[in-house]
Amino acid sequence: MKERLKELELEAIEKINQASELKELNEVRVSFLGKKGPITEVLRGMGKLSVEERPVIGALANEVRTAIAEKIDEKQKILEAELVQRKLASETIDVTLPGRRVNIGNHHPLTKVVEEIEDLFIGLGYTVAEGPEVETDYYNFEALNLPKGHPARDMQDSFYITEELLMRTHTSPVQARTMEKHGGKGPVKIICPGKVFRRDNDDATHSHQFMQIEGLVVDENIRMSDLKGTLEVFAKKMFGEDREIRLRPSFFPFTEPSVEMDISCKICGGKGCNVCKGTGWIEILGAGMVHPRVLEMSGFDSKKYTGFAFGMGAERIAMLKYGIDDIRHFYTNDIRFLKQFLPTDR
Ligand code: FA5
Repeated sequence: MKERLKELELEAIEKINQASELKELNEVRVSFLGKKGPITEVLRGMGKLSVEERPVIGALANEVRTAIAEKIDEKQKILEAELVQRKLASETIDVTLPGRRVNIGNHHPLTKVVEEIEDLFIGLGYTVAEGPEVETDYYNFEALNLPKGHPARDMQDSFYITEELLMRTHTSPVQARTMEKHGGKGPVKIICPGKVFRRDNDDATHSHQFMQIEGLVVDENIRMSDLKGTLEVFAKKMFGEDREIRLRPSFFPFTEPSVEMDISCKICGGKGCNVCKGTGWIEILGAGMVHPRVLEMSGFDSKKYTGFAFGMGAERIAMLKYGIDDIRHFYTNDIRFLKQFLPTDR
């Protein structure tokens, strides 16, 4: 029995040495020291031994059991330490690696231009006003000196919803709505960006839905020179000092006198191309002195108050600013086009 115990010890030590995982080691523990293990069996068979042999074998069996248990504990510590090392190695973070790029959205070029124009006018003391996209015939036309049947209504082909409701064709109705709210008291100084809709045929510079930004100033002693100065400041800030501007006499029923402003074409440098239709100029806005009848209809005394107004096409401005050759790029959502307007730090 002594030999059997010695053999068991050697066998166990070999298995302990071979164990490379905690799980294996635990199996060795169960198989040698468990209730059904060989040492327990030896102890159970002690009854058959002589009285002299019993304490000797009993002591030896305990010794062997303790030796195996100690060896297992030792090995367990080694394996646990190895496991921690392996974990640390596999979870090492290389802080010098470049970060993963997170693709986030970006403002649409048109939104950027509109915000830039808003900021510019806010800096000049204007506030931002809004109005509905589905508008009444009254505010879109009648309050702007365009009674029903007026031939100038043909200048803006409209999408009608009912006889009295339409998709607004310009942002000028916000002029009438804002003046009405002021109850005949100046000053009024607003800009109004928003979507407008016309039954225009889409081409390089026309879209059936586009953005306008309206401006309106009403106060005592507002003159044409104030309008001209404002438009010049706007154009120089937006396009740079070197771009040419021209004002042409024009006609709008709601302003008198009226003008249109053109900017020299950036695409062809003024030589003529399909964007400027060979003229070297692109029309970006209509403007003028608010017609006395419009002031009166919105509750202002036209003997005391005068005002100027302008309405510009945001897409045309963005095209001139960035050298974009077709207005349809703004609405086709081609990612290759939109990506060109990412901030340079991304
Ligand atoms: C008007 O809409 C007037 N309400 C502007 C105005 C306001 C005049 C206040 C006087 C006082 P017009 O139809 O010209 O005007 O349009 C103004 C600008 O919108 C144009 O100069 C052009 O830049 C832009 N625009 C007009 N039609 C289109 C279109 N189909 N697609 C893209 N931009 C357009």
